[in-house]
Amino acid sequence: MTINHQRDDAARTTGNAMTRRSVLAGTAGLTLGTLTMAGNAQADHPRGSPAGHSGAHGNPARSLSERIYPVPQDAVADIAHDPTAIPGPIARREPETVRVDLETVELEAKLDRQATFRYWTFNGTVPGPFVRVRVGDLVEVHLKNHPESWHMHNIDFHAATGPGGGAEATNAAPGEEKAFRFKALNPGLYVYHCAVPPVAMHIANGMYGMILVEPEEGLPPVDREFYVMQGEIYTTEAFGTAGLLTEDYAKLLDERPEFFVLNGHVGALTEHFPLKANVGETIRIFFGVGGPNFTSSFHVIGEIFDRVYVNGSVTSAPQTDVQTVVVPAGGAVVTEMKLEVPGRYVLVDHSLSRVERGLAGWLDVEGEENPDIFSPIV
Ligand SMILES: [Cu+2]
Repeated sequence: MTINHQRDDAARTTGNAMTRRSVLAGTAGLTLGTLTMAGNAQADHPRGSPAGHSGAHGNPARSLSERIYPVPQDAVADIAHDPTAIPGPIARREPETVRVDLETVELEAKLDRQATFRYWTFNGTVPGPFVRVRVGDLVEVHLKNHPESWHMHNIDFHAATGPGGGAEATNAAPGEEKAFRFKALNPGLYVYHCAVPPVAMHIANGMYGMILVEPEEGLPPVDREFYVMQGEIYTTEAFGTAGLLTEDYAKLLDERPEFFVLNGHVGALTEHFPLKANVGETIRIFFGVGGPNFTSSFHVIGEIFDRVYVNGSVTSAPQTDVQTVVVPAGGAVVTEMKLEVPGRYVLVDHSLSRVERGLAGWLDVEGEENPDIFSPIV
């Protein structure tokens, strides 16, 4: 069995893929292709690169006026990972070898309405692709570092048992490809991330994702599953500044981020990819913290988690009826809830100052009103 996310994504956007590639091929800077695909490209790869790549950071200093006037966001690449773009439950009941193809890509992309940032990514999205295997599977990881990268990258799978989780085995300079395999011994939801020093910087710039190792019997069926990850971004410029923002190593060491985000950028899970579901459905959220530094108090405003697999442990009995769950940096949680009342619910870190620095996600629930459970008194 092969998990080839590039191929999956290409298939998902077959109708536009050729057009987009032709546009990319003939464009030196940020691409019209990215503009037209931004809304539905999902985990499309590699977001405006390599063509968008070279143009985007050709002059890192940029002109002063680009810091004063808003950048034209429509023409900017977007690294947000669609929370619904994840592989479905594994039906087979025998272990297999699963191939996972990853490419590390650095690209300038939208950070919020008026700013961009040079992200470092797995497969052009933040978080990187959601990998799904079954306990006992042999996971064969192929990591390719894009030739236009400026930095070395690798990958550390928390689901792997072995030195560095694969980090040393996958140290790849720009243009190199490395591989290793590990046996998925422990079921659960695990974070993966780049572990090239300074590790915190590689993570802060976007290099994290998750792998689900399903238990032998799988997880209980639900109507919808979502993939959400929290991270911090450290820029020299203050939150709200326009233009191409600069990563700030001193603030990173002091743990003073300017931005907190879900799925990569401000607005990724609100205006861009709101979670959508219907009354009567049970949903599951795979939630993780890339960090690199901040623990999340994960909460959904207006809802209660019916079941919480604390710390991503799917072999322990879930906690029931939980308002807020603590998720450490480099940790994860699986939450489930049944939706009874229509409306907009909001995913937050209940350290709510972080909402003012960009962190929020919408869960829009459609369906019949349920006045027995909730109704305004007029
Ligand atoms: Cu890296």
